[in-house]
Amino acid sequence: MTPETPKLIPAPLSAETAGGPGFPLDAATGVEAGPGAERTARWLRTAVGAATGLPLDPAAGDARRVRLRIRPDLEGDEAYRLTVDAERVLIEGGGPAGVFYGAQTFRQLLGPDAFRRAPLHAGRVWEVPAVTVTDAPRFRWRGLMLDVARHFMPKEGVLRYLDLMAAHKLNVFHFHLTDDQGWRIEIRRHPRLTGIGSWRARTKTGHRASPLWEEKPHGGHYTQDDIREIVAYAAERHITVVPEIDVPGHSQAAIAAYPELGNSDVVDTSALSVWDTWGINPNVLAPTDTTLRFYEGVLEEVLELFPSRFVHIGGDECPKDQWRRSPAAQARIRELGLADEDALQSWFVGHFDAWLTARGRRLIGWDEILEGGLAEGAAVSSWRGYAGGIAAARAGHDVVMCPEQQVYLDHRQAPGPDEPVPIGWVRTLEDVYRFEPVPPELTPEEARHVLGTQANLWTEVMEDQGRVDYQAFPRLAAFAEVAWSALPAPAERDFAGFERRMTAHYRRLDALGVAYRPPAGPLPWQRRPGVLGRPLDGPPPHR
Ligand code: TNX
Repeated sequence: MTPETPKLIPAPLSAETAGGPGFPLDAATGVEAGPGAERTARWLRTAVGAATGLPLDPAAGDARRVRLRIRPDLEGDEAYRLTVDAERVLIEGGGPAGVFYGAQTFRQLLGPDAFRRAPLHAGRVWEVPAVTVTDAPRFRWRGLMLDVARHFMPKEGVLRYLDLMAAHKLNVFHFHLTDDQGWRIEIRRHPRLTGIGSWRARTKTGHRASPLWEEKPHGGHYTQDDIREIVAYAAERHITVVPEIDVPGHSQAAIAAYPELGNSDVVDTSALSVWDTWGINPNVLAPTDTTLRFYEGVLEEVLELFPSRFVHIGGDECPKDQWRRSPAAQARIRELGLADEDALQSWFVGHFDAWLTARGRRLIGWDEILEGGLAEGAAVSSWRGYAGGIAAARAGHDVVMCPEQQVYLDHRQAPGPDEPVPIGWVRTLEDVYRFEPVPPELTPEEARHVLGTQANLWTEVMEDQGRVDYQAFPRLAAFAEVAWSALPAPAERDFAGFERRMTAHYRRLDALGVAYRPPAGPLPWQRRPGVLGRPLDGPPPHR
């Protein structure tokens, strides 16, 4: 009988099961790292050590050891080879990241209980099946965006999401830190951003037909120490944190804190408070020197905290109405010799592109930054379908593909009336699995500008971690496979095979305590009388 192929997610390039006895992991097993692999050894001792209760001591197990090695001849820094037989486990990576991904696969081979935070019972026997896995990612940007502005996620929750990302071999955490409904990062030189901007008095919770407000303040922010901890925790897991400071739209929380940032010649900005509802907000930043200097100050502190090459400046959904009506904005357009308000936004983005470039960083923004002309070094997050990404790649700009039609995980997962999310568009697990980040329109040369892809978690409809889990999973597992694995064209993808492997993955998610949407049977709130899903609604009111 041929041994069963391990049910790995995301699928590796190849996994060959040899048959015969596997590798026993016990109190005598050592974990030993060669140069450059120490971080992963630490992670293994922490994560697998906690789940198994085994010491995984570097000095133990003279013969039977888990050995971690860098092998520069492997194809790329993130590539790895994992070899298991009765005598040894050898995890080799092209670079430190590859060793880490090999260790992640090793944990999957150990079985679902290896994902627990503490051993289920003492003295159990662990065995890793004999196998050789060879693997490397398809894309170098395998991202997840988390919106902590609409609903704040405490630091511990963010660290937990970094662990969940690492378990799925994702490597870019796009941290959406500011929006109309909240400013979430401490900026020392502008303390009111969090002092005022991180709290709102109430939150819209109802659906379109019968809006309701929860009359309870909502807020929270990360101190700079919190941010440092998050960035370091991510780095230990080979995840880059890309911060987003959204300008010139989605800025009402900042304007509520500092009214001089808004278009005070057309609206009484001193009367604005942090926004308590959803959609596209008309109160955008004034295109003044005051605003530029203020945000340069913000970004100076952001650059100190985030080593990421890319810094996201938002740029999405900036209505131009106030700029059209504002004498000051119009004077600025004339003074700069610009054609119109779109060109004014381009000028605004261009300013920060040059500012970031001069500091050795690169600007990335949502695809609206294409309107009115794309700044020279800018990269684009293509969210309104593929069009923005195609245009940007053709113009020689780098692109991250994240079209809302496929990878917006805030959209509902099924059409049924019991789905908890009012958003009318349905993006099923299979839709996500069949998402192709590189559109066929691009030539191979242009396609090289597609850095990769990310899934976006906007949190208007996710008020706590349970809801975030429910929206993220299981779709994030399908997304991880799209981002990592060498899948064929969408129509040829073996979704049934993916679902079969998911049977093992659901057990891992159970062990991790993830409140995923169950693949069958009642939804969590249908099991608890009195807690119902929300009624079906159309698309969000702003589109
Ligand atoms: C559009 S995607 C937005 C977000 C919303 C999201 C809801 C993007 C750049 N802007 O502000 O949260 O839709 O799906």
